[in-house]
Amino acid sequence: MYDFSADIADCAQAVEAALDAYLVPDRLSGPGPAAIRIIDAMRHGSLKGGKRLRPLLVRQAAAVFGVAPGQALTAGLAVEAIHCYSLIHDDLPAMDDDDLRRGRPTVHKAFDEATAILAGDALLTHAFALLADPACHPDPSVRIGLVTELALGSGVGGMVGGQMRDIEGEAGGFSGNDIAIMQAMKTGALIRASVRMGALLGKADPEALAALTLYAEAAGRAFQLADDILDVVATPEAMGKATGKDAAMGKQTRVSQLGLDGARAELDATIAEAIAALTP
Ligand code: GRG
Repeated sequence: MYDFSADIADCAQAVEAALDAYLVPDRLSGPGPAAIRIIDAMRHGSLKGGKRLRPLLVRQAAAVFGVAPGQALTAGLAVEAIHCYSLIHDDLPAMDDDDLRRGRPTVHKAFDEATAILAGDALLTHAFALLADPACHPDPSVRIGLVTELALGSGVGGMVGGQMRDIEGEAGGFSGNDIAIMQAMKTGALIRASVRMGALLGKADPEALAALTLYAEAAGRAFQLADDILDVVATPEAMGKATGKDAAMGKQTRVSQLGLDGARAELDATIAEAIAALTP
């Protein structure tokens, strides 16, 4: 029988090993030698932790089209590098000002703010070098598709734009729809890009790509709902980071709008929607 837990563990182990091998001076140097302090900070912000959900989505979506896990790994690493950069920057004093991430000091606490900014910048930059490398996929047109997908998902119309909307929304006046749009961009866009990148690796036809996109959008909403619920009900120890911050900062979420029971009901419905989208 198919063992999903084993697949999750196998993917996380593969991502950890590949990031560990990639984030070294030899692989990152350019016209000059790579700056060791930044590499140390990149490693701190990306190794030993995280569920590696986005690489798993790349890999599982690619598997639908018969792509072997190892052939989806480099694209998964690129998404994970973007994700880790976003967490490093999100934790900075100018953003969420967090001291803990994945149960360890945030990068600006373990190093300093300037190094954390640069480590995030470097993870962002090298994500695209990973995708441009022929090791990612032998077909250049697939690699260009992956670069475009990840750039759009993480850019102004995706994750970065969602973060901007989130910051603007802290001033108040967000409607339910504003929150949905913000969350779809801030969190959902990278999840959507992960699934679509897996489909692109498998040269999915437009119909399959559309079905997987609907799945990914619902899965992204479910992920954010679960995160909002956990922010209220989970302990900092269980989460490896501060909890209850959204409410303390006056942030509006679906939990503050619907209450816990309402958010849980919406989560169940959203998971069902994601599964239904996979029917084709
Ligand atoms: C700073 C450009 C910039 C963007 C930040 C994604 C994001 C935008 C900020 C992260 C803050 C946050 C709590 C977002 C909600 C989504 C979320 C729960 C992210 C954490 O993702 P997980 O649970 O983390 O996959 P792990 O640690 O497992 O990798």
